[in-house]
Amino acid sequence: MNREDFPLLAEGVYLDSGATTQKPYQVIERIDRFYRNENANVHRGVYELSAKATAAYEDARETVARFINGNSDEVIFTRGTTESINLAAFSFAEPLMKEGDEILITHMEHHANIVPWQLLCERTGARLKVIPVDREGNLDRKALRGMMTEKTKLLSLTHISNVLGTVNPVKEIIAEAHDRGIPVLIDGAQAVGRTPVDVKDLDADFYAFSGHKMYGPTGIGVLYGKKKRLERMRPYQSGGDMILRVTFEKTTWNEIPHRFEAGTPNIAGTIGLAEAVRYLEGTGMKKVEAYEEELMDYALARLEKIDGLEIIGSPAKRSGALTFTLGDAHPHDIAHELAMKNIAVRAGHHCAQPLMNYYNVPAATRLSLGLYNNKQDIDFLAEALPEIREKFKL
Ligand code: C6P
Repeated sequence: MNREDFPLLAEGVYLDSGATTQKPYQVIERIDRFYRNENANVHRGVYELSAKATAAYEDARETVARFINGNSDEVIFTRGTTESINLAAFSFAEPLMKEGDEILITHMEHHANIVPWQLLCERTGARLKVIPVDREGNLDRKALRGMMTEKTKLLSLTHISNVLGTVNPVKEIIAEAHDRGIPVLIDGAQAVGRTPVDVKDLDADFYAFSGHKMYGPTGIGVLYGKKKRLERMRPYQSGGDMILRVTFEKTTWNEIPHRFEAGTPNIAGTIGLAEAVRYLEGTGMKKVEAYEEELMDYALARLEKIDGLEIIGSPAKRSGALTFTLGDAHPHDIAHELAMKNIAVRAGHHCAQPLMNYYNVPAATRLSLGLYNNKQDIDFLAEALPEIREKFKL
């Protein structure tokens, strides 16, 4: 699908889109055009260039908002999912927390959705509770229901696991949490760009994602937050652009979402992200989802047949990622051998150490898909793996 739009794919087989996706030339050229023709700071100058840059920046917000079906004043630009979750932890969650309160996360979270909450617990005396995952890699929904109590102040969970590929039924889970008055943050790093995301339909209070995992540039991401939540939140960082008026005695804050965007933003990144959104809209998210689903089924069927290969988890619904071990071969050796054959995969703990510990594997190899992959990419991988297994047989 649209493979020729991605210049770097000519270099080899790229199966590491869970880490970051390759960029289509439309995004690359849009960023180039911004620096050639529109570059100026935003929200500051009255001259034409600045007006152009400001219009492009704010248009990007509307484009992103439309893509996830949010309102533009509910879209905060950040550096990525990690910063989005930190913003929510400091500005939304911290003022709510008191000693003994609880934050729920799951056993399949990326470190970005663990550590900010741990630090928040240290600062406030709140406690982090972890919803178990079964061996297949599905969330234990019954345990989750039992763990949501009057002490729970927030539930934060991933939409799609970057290791297991588990697609969590987040809409149902959000509804259950809301029935108990618990707000929910969704880590959508692996979901946006892979599956259609409608924040209104999900009824998510917060939804965090990264531009670079959805064919946009690095260094730009989004925290979507419901207006009623954002309006009550204090700023995250402070400085220029997030203020209305500053005196040495007192500062008043800007409107949402600008209140949460201190300093000169990543203007080119934002504009590049909007171009990535247009690219995805042009292709159609339903089509992307169906295509990747078919490819994942193919990858599963091919890899399952390889002797000595063990796939971690078999979730009810899987998308994007497939992580495995292969006999006695060390995952870094596997990734290195594959790299020698021009096949890019990720090896290691995938920034999800608690999950890896649960499966008793300190490291594993992961293939992750993008819309540009095809069956031939999977074939190359599937043909290389038995050779590697033989080479590293102990
Ligand atoms: N996962 C991976 O190879 P940032 O780095 O802020 O753009 O995204 C962090 C993040 C948060 N949640 C999930 C579920 C993620 O997968 C990631 C990033 C990459 O799996 C890099 S560690």
